[in-house]
Amino acid sequence: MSVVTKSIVNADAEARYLSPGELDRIKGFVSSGERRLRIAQTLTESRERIVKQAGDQLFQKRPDVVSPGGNAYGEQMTATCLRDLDYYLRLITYGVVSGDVTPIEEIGLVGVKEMYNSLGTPIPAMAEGVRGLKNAAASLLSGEDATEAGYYFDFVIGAMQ
Ligand SMILES: CCC1=C(C)/C(=C/C2=NC(=C\c3[nH]c(/C=C4\NC(=O)[C@H](C)[C@H]4CC)c(C)c3CCC(=O)O)/C(CCC(=O)O)=C2C)NC1=O
Repeated sequence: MSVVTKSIVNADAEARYLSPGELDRIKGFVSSGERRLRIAQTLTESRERIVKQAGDQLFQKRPDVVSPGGNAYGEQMTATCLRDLDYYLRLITYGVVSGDVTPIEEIGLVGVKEMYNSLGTPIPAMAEGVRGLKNAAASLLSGEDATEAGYYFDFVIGAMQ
């Protein structure tokens, strides 16, 4: 939920107007809107390139995952692996737009460790892949935008520790 929706739900639960603090936080959300939308636009337009770079970087650092016996070995598994990276990049754009990590958490992180463990997918390598997404994204963004976006990438990486 964005800070707008959240504030309204909280205020209405007490049948009150938005508080000065809530209005202030909404003001911050609105004034950072242009930057957040610009970041989401860049990530969306460059998604293929970002995912490819992240995959290349991951398979260079962790050749074991695409070697025989590796979880992403074989054309189809490698494609599924890259698809997962694309999923996380997409969820990160949701986070950036809403200024909130909740959509990332709810859609992509709840129960994710158990899921990857049951699939035999190495979680540290998954985190490395998301780090690759972050690096590839940063190379397309200004320093300030990269810092803002970095927060959402780090949230995903942190959940995979
Ligand atoms: C949007 C929320 C969402 C997520 C996150 C998601 C992840 C997800 N990744 C899966 C598989 C997979 N995920 C990977 C990923 C990797 N293997 C590696 O070694 C690498 C480290 C890594 C790529 C970076 C692979 C290879 C599979 C297939 C595993 C298998 O079928 O044995 C599966 C099992 C079903 C399927 O194959 O589609 C799910 C549900 N699905 C979702 O709906």
